[in-house]
Amino acid sequence: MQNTEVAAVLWKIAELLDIKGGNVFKVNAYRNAARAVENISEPIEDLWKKGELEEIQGIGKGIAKKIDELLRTRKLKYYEELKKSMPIDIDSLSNIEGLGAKKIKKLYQKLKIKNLSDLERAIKNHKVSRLEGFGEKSEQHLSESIKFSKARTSRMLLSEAWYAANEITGKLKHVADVEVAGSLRRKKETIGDFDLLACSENPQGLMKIFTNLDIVRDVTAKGETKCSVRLKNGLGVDLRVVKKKQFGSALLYFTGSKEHNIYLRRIAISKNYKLSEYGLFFGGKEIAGKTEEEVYKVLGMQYIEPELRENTGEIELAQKNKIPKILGYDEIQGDLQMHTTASDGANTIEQMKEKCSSLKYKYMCITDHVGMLKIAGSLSLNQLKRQGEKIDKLNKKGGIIILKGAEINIKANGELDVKNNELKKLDIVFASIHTSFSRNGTSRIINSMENENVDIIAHPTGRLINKRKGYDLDMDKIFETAKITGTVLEVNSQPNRLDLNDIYIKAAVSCGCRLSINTDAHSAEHLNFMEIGIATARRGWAKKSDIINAQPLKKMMKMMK
Ligand code: DGT
Ligand code: CA
Ligand code: CA
Ligand code: ZN
Repeated sequence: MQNTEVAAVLWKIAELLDIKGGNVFKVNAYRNAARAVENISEPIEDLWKKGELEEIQGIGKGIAKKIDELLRTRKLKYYEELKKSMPIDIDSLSNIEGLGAKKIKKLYQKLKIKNLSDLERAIKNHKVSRLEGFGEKSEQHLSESIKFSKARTSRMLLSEAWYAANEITGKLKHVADVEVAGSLRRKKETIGDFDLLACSENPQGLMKIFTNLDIVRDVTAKGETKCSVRLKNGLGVDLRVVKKKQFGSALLYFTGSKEHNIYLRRIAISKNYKLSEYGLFFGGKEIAGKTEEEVYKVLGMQYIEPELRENTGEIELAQKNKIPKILGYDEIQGDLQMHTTASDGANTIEQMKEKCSSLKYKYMCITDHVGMLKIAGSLSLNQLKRQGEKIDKLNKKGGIIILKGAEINIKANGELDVKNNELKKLDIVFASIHTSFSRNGTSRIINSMENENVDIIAHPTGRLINKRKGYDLDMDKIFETAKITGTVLEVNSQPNRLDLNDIYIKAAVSCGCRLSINTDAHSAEHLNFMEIGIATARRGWAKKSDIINAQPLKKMMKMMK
């Protein structure tokens, strides 16, 4: 265990004792011990192995014994029992900046706040600001701290980082050439921090504008040509300013991935070149660097799209000029999964149609939940019929073609929640698991794929990024059955789903499976998530020919069962 981990346990014991109204000396003894552990420069494990715990100033015999137990068993009975004796979730509450024992105690005694969601609710209802010793300002500060701590504990979703980045680049574009780099340019599903590259003759001026942007929370580092800030949403941003003639090599370097860079550098060395963020050199002379294309070319390979730069074989293929053309951002012709007010969506069919038209789609498919099980406001068969009539009417009016679909729940026993003779009437049937997640996922999905009425499996693995691992599935078997039965697998573009993910997309494509990228929109606004799904498909090496809804309507329908 790290010193900081041990110290954290001692801190929390002190807090808990304090909240409980324990003996002041004891509380202070734990606080002092925590501070002492934080401050020693040697690893506490080493001191413990030498039997020197008690020699640390501030640690007495009693606490030394507790630390010994903690390091030996990775657990501390006393701490566990103390936690059990209190209904307060000290682990998450004490993570919030600005919340010490005193305040946690008051929140618990006056408002019965036991955990983060209690606290969030109370803040929303402005109950905290009315407490003595809190006030409006500290309520707002707590609200920000909560958001911040959430962002810190998990990598940010691609969508959230992407939108924040757009806001920043939008505001800097007219003062300098700016380009997104790092994992955000590679469109990874989660983003650690956002790397931004700019080209300017006046780095200081540009950095001043950047650090003064509205969405910046604070500046964490500042130098001659680079600086780092933290945004109000918790995302860290590194800005680097470079010269025009180095822009390509700098962009290449800061886009990564690190593994991709390392391999490129090895290739450069094998040709007696030197590659860095400052350029590609031969005998001290610059031979490329202004653009990425130029650097790849001089290194003797095809240009590699950022989404592919993960060192998973792309460099070898590029050297042979064999990287396939991956799906473009403007090649999707329709969105096949969306919900309306009829089930759990926020907008009507008309509103969805309007938005799809503005996205220049040729077709779209309405897929409200249908079935007995009342998940997410499912439609009855009667309601589905009436929806069909409404779609017919809208289609007569012209414009983009609306297909009739439905999302059907796969029950725990593997059966579908709607009878086959009803499914037959629909243009596209999606099947997906929404209940009994842990039960026989593979056989339930395979069962559905073997049904000739099921066209697409929606969000096949059921994972939620940073939240839920997904069903326990035999993916090889699923890809194989998808291929044999001609069932299409979805790339669900909801930002917290991205399901299939990039790795599974790559596997599915190489198995010869067909895919469909859909937003699963629950509002017209959600239809914009398509680009996140496309990005993920590109990371999975998907080509236009792999994606059914990148085809014209007739061809698309033929690609399904
Ligand atoms: P992230 O932020 O964790 O989502 O992932 P990245 O890929 O954005 O990583 P980051 O922000 O640490 O660095 C940005 C890029 O800078 C990275 O993709 C490649 C480059 N880079 C960073 N450190 C190194 C390094 O030690 N060696 C090499 N060759 N490149 C590096
Ligand atoms: Ca980064
Ligand atoms: Ca970075
Ligand atoms: Zn669903």
